Amino acid sequence: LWKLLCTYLPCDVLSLQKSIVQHVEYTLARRRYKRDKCSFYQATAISVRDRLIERWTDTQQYLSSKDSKRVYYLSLEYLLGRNLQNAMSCLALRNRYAAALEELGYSLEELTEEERDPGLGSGGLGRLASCFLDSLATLNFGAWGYGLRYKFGLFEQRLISKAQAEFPDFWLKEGYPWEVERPDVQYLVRMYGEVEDRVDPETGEVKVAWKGGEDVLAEGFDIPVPGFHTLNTNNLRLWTSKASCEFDLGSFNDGQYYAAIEEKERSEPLTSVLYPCDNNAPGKELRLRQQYFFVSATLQDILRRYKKSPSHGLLDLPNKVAIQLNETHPAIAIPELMRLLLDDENLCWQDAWHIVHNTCAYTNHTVMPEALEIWPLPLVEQILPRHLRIIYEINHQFLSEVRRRWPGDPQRVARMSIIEESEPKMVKMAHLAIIGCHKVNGVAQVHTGLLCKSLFRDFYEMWPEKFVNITNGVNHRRWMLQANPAMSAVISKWLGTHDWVHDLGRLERLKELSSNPEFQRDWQEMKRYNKRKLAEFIERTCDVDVDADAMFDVHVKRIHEYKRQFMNILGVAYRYLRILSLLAEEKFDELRQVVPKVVIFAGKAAPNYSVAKDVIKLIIAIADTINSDTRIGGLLKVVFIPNYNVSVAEVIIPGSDLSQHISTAGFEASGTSNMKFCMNGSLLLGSRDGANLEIEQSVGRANIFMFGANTKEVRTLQTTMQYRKPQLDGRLAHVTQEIRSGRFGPTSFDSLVDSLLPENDRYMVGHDFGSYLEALEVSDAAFRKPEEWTAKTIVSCASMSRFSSDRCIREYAEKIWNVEPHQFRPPN
Ligand code: 26Q
Repeated sequence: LWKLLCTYLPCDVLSLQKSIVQHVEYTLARRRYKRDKCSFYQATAISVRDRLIERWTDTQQYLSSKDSKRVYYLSLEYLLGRNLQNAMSCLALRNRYAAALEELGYSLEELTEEERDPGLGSGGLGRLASCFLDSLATLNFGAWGYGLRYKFGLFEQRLISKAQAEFPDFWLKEGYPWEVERPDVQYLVRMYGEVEDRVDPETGEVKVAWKGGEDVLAEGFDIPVPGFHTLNTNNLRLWTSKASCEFDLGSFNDGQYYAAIEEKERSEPLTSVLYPCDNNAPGKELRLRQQYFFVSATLQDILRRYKKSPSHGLLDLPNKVAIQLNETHPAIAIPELMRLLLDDENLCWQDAWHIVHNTCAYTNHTVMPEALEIWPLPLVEQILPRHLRIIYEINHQFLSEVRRRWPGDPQRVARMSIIEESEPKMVKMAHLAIIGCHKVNGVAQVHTGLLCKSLFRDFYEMWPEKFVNITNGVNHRRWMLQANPAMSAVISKWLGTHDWVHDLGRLERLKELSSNPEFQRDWQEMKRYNKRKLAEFIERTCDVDVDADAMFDVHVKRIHEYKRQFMNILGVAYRYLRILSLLAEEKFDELRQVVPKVVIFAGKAAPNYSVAKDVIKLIIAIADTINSDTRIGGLLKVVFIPNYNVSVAEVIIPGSDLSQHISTAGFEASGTSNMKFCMNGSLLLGSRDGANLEIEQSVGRANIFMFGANTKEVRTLQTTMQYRKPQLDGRLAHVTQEIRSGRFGPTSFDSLVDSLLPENDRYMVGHDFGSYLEALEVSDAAFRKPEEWTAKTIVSCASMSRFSSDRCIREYAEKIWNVEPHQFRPPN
């Protein structure tokens, strides 16, 4: 009987239709005759989820039976994007579901649009985590992601009165059909309270007890993570905070019933909201509590699963478990795992340290000082008194080692300490993570170089073997196959196979075809089609009519000074003024040479980051002036697309010709959208920063437009600028003068413009502006030759195999986790 019951659900078109209609009626309890897109989306999603769940439970069962090593990816952020089409493709059921829905009167495309994007992250780091989950599943690794289930994701951005306005993103409003609540997976997480030293009367050993404080309850929600065309289905477990009153009913007995419940209710908001920062680390108490809550629940869960197997001794943990810390956000895992091993498992310090150190690894994503997490020591002491004791002990042992290796070098000792002797004292989470982990990795060559040469230099000198580079990668199945079906079809047609979907290296063969006129025609038609779709999207979201034959020049990412959207918009203003002067001087030959362009911006500014919000205002002001100036005809349009997120990116990236990645050298750790744009036949205009440099190596100098100072020059300039004030580029001076004079509306943007003064120009806009304009000119000249341009975009796309997250995950598996993929087959 069990054999009969354990077969997988049927997947013929009729069975899929039945399952969808049944979910409308029985799961959602809605009338199946009522035509309602939202219900049909949800029912379809649940029908797909049913088919994932079978593989998911089988995978977990298989992994336990094989006792193979597991990877746990700990991240405070995930930007999953929509799941419906991804899950269907993974199951190889996309066409059948599309056919099933067609007959029910819905197109898959329209139902896709019903899905809300869970914005549980703020930018690149969260999206990277999601790409990693997909590759881990596809490559048959047994890996779980852990994160927080924020009630409100990253805010929704609307443009009101020509500025950013933030609205709460209550993404769970209609329910999230991909998750499964696990009321049986609950842990208590303690915060605050006191520590007490207790001497064991028998052994005389001093034990530390953590008493009092408040308990918060963590409950797990699971989201299945399917691999592409494999049965392997992993799990993403997200924690939500709950009142812990169910756990200690005893305290209600003294008549304090309501007071007790009220107090317990305070725990609910812990996972309410995601901090909307990227590359910035505000020292907020709630954030530290979120981090600890996340880490403690996760580690309790990992240990519980590990200990279920009777053969597992704790000392063996590093051979069975790899824990990857995504940035220092979960770095409190180091003392927390120590605490669990010392206080709950009664291990000695040496054994506990051996386990922690060999299990955990840390990925750094930034060198910007303001993004490095440091917490006021008094705050740590208040919330996590036991952990502070452990941190002191870790630091004490570590500094003794430093003193042994470098006797008579107290400055080095002070520099490397976890505790900064400031007022108040601060706890440096990066130091804690480096000391507590067996590997530390940067996310692009130049970035890792900077970690070793400057930011973590002392640590690199001490443990050179600890530092590795693993250049980021992106999931090409989402960013090519799913986001750009038109291009995928052209590629598969010309290669005669779909095998590139599994192995991006297969794209190399396209290079030979890059000048083939028929292939070029297909490629150009595909690009035109994607640009028309983007043009329609722009019309809908910005109410601006743009010409799909113009060059689409795109700059989309979080708004930040170091990413230099400001430099881009100054360049746009320059282009506009130049067109006007050509018109005024009646230079018609030169005017004919001007490449018609649509400049597209999108991205969110942190709500309290006023400079970034001013940049958005300036972009909108300049866009309004240019778009309403009928003199320049269609030569230039500028749009700011609101509410940039994963699904908006999936429309913008395939429709772009040129994309800008123009951070000041040394500031963008890697960048990942640069890879996505290249994969979609868009050429990069890039600074000498992050992964741009490695992309340049792969695609070749002729197929990318690079400009500006490199990291070394930036460093030298930053020290010499204080003494030598260079002249502002004449073109830049002209543009800023026009902005101040009110050419682009009544606001004069004084503080933005003043930031260009050499003494204020931390991000080298003034220095790089000239070479930036030259790079733009080179790209214009290239665009004027369509065959050459097309060949460049083909070669650039065909050179992307290194930038697949599949390659990246294989490197983590080999260099850091020491895990092998498994070969899971269905039970028969
Ligand atoms: C820290 C403390 C308190 C509140 C918020 C934060 C916080 C949150 C998010 C700090 C930083 C982040 C996000 C950083 C991020 O997205 N970094 C990007 O990571 C990408 C993936 O490696 C890189 O490609 C980008 O270069 C890097 O900027």
